[in-house]
Amino acid sequence: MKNKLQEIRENAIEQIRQSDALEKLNDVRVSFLGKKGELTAVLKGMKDVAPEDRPLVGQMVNDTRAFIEEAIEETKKKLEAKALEAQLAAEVIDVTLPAKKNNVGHRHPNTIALEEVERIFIGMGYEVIEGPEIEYDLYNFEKLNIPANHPAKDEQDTFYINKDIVLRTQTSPVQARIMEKGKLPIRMISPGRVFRSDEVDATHSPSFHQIEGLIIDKNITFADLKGTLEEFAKELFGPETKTKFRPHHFPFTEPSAEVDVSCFKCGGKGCRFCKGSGWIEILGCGMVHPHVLEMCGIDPEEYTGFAFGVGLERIALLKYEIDDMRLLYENDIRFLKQF
Ligand code: 2NL
Repeated sequence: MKNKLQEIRENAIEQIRQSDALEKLNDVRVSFLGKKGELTAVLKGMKDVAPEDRPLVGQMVNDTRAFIEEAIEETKKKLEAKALEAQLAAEVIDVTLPAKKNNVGHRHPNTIALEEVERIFIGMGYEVIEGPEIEYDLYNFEKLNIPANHPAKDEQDTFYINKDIVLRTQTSPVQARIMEKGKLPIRMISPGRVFRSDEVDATHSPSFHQIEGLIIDKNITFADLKGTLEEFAKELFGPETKTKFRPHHFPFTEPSAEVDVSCFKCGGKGCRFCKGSGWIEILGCGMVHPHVLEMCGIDPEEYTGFAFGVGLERIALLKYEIDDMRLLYENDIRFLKQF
């Protein structure tokens, strides 16, 4: 019996030693210590052992079992450590790989130009006020002194929702509404989307953006208008910028003017950018027509004011030297990221 146990112990040690994987080690455990294992078979044979020898033999079997269990446990720990090491080696992280690119958006050139214009006028004490894109004919045309037979009201130029409601063709209706509220003085700009029934080309779009400005107070003169817009031009295009006011006509202002700035590319000498003239047209303006003031409930004997309108796309195209307006509507990120 003693020899048999010794033999089992040696066999077990040999097989444990040869186990190079956890599954094999488990097979070894089952074949020696399992229900049908070799050592269990020895225990089952105890009935044939003489009663007086049983305690000693029992003790020997238990010792063998403990010995084998300990050997298995020790090897199991070694194999587990090896398996972990192999797993860590296989899953190694390459810290030199380039990181996943975080693609953030970019401000649209219109937005950059708008924020610049807003910054300039806020600095001069103006409020930024927005209003509806769908307007009554009354605010878009009537109160701005654009009569029923005016060509701007033609269906060729204006999108009509019905005979009284239009997609606004300018942002002046926002200002007409503010004048009508009656809180004076007024110092505001109203940026926003406007609509005109135009064919798309490099300089036209049926939907574009305008920034209008309005100031109403006592004793506002054309000198205030000139000074304000000269300062605006200098801030927007640089301190060397000169301005030229050319007489013009708008139904809602009297007198009216168009404003040119000296070409910021050539300084006024004349180049491809200003088409050789040295000047670039940037906005329209004028003293608010007394009739407009009256229709909006303001006494033109007591108050005067000036107003102006500038195309946002026009500013963006000029400032960033973009030669086709359609690029501003495509929203190609490769284009947008350049500004
Ligand atoms: C242009 C011309 C202009 C105005 C807009 C205005 C608004 C009110 C009263 C009087 Cl409420 N005038 N706005 C005045 C002159 C010119 O825009 O060529 N814009 C691109």
